[in-house]
Amino acid sequence: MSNTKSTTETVHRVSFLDKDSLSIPILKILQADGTTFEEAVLPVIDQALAEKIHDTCVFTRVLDERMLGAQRQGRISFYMTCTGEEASVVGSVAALDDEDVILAQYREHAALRYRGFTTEQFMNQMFSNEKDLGKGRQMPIHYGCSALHYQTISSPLATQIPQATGVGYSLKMQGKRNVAICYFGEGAASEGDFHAGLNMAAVLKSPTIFFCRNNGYAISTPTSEQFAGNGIASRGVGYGMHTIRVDGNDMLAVLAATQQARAYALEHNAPVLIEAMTYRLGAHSSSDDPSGYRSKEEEAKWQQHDPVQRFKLWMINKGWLAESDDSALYEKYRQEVLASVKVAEKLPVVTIDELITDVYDTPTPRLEQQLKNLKQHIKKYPESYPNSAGRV
Ligand SMILES: Cc1ncc(C[n+]2csc(CCOP(=O)(O)OP(=O)(O)O)c2C)c(N)n1
Ligand SMILES: [Mg+2]
Repeated sequence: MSNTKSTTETVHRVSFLDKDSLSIPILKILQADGTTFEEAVLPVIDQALAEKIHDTCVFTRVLDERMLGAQRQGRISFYMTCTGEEASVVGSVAALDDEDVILAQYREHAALRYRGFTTEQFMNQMFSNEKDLGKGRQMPIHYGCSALHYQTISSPLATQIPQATGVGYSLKMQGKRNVAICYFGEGAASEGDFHAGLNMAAVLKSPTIFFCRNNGYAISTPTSEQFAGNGIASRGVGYGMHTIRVDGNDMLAVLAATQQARAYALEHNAPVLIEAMTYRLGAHSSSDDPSGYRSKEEEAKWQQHDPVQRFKLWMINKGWLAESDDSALYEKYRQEVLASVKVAEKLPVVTIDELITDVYDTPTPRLEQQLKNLKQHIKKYPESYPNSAGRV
């Protein structure tokens, strides 16, 4: 037994363990009607924090609705919504310090908004215009913002997981009182990077919160075809990590779990895994149609568990929100998003000369040559490059 750290009971008959040997409870604080469970221990929250959380959720709903519409109108090329998962994302980011580093997957723009990313900044990224912080080098919704400690999204799944282990470790080495948080889907947890990242974090004691949004699907693949074990939480325990499963549509449960996860990570210089059970209410992306792989009844069932509505009812119960405040807020953001789209889509795109800056300190001769070839190509076929032809 020298390769196990825990004490192991000895038995004398064959006895196997299975996925249910480990019983994992789910933390729930808020009920569907906006009241809390009698015995529930609430997170630390005051009216100002509740209002900021609610404001972020409303903005995200509006942004998602309008920008999916903008994609359908051909104004942007691609979009992904957070709809249905707002409590998982906002409840967790609200438990953090503003200098904790966020490594997101792609469906967590609500966390960026919570940190202060402006409507204009969202639009500049989605329209890849000259004001985009990423200089138009990424698909829409692949945000990044160093000022807000939000690392740039990368499309290949799970690359952020071992990176987050390293970020948490470096924060520890620098003696900072900060953690890293790594968001990922349950589908991404099938990648090798997940296993390497979590094992390294546990062994090297990296203060990183691994936050899994278990939303039921990886595009069209349901969780039942993704893994056979007891969700993602069982794996955290397997790696020797502090682990919790929460109702991901319960803002107060997510907030409470993440507040305590952060405190634990800092106190013990150790990682924590949170598995938030939620549901992707929308399509995977603007390129997907879920009617081919799931039923309207299933979607309707989950509509009943709307996390934004549940938290709103709690605020109304507390006397912190009036129904009319809510509708005015939706209207304010609809106008703001619409006005911002109109400005951002008219700004020029980034010039092609910017393409090879920031790769090396000074561009290499090979890159210079490639840029020259590209410019010649665009000049030769201007009709294929309507946005760039006049700018080379
Ligand atoms: C390495 C890699 N494989 C496949 C894909 C294609 N892909 C993009 S998103 C996705 C599903 C991911 O599901 P999950 O991690 O559960 O996140 P969710 O979209 O549900 O939020 C897949 C397979 C990819 N981007 N990268
Ligand atoms: Mg998923």
